[in-house]
Amino acid sequence: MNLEELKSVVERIRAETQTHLGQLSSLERVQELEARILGRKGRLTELLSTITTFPKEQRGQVGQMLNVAKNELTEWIEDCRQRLQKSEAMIDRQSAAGIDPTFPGIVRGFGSIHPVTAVQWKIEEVFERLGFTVEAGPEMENDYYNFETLNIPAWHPARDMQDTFWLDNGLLLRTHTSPVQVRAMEKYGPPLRCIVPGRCFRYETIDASHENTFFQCEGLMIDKNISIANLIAVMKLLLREVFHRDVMIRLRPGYFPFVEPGFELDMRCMICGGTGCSTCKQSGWVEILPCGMVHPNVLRFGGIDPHEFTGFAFGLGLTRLAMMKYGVRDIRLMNSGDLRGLVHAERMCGNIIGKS
Ligand code: FA5
Repeated sequence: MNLEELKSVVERIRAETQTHLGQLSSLERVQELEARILGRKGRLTELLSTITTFPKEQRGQVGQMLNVAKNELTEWIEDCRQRLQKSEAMIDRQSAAGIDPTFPGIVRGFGSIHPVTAVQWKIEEVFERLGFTVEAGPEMENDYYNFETLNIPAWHPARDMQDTFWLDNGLLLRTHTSPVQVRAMEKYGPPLRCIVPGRCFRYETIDASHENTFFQCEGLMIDKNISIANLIAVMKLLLREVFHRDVMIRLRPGYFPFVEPGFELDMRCMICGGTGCSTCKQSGWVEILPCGMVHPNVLRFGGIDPHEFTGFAFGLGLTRLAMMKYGVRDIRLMNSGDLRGLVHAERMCGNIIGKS
């Protein structure tokens, strides 16, 4: 064998040893491998005995190459031995403690999107396509934006329509997302298209369809020549996109000081199909989408000339819409932390939907 051939044999031994070490799973096999390579009759040991067959001037180089390879292989084998010793010791400890490491582990479910968030994202997507921006406003609001600018002065009986959590600092927890109407007018001026999904708070008795903390989504469109026809077209589109089909709705006059005319848009209760249940208070209809044409006084508060611009606004009950979409018959589940209320819609229906 010449020097070049020796080099390639050593290289092959290194590569094979590395591959085998990666596959070994017991100390016994490590022992066997060590004997095959470094033992008395091992492959590398035999190569060492061939040094004297090389010309004198090459022996130093041959010896150095074989020693480097020997040290390296010894180190690899030792590392592998220690790794297996550790894992065997661990298995011994586990079986002494009655643990079976081959037993399948506990499968943890993945978290998923809350139904209200899922509906909110869908609505954002629909409105962004229509050129609306998504705005936010403070949950701790002042009287001015929550009431005054919405044409509800302090003496107005309409203040009683929304029972309010007043705070010690004189502010309040916003009772609806409508305060962002005038905030947006001030920020952008006309023309204006925005939606405002967000949390609202009311000091009221809770039941299957009323929470003290719930979500709404305000919508506002202001431009020249905006009419009720635009309002109804957008409302219909919104519901069709959320439910992927036409849903049965009814429009009736509604009173809100900040719109004129105002409407209540109700949808057929999807929990009972309209026959009556606790969610729809036996009426077959759920109040979901109050709306109307923005009152001239509100436009004025926002610095907009009502002779030049008109607009519509709506205050979608987002939590109720999510209930209808996903068949949740009690609003209290939405904030309860009940895992059935936190899993994603399709899975949720099987557990929560039901006759009441
Ligand atoms: C308002 O809050 C108005 N700001 C809506 C509006 C905006 C009208 C713009 C016109 C123009 P209302 O109090 O009806 O209106 O509430 C709106 C929706 O929020 C209701 O239809 C209902 O779906 C939902 N909602 C109201 N109170 C609660 C509650 N306690 N729990 C759950 N959802 C509620």
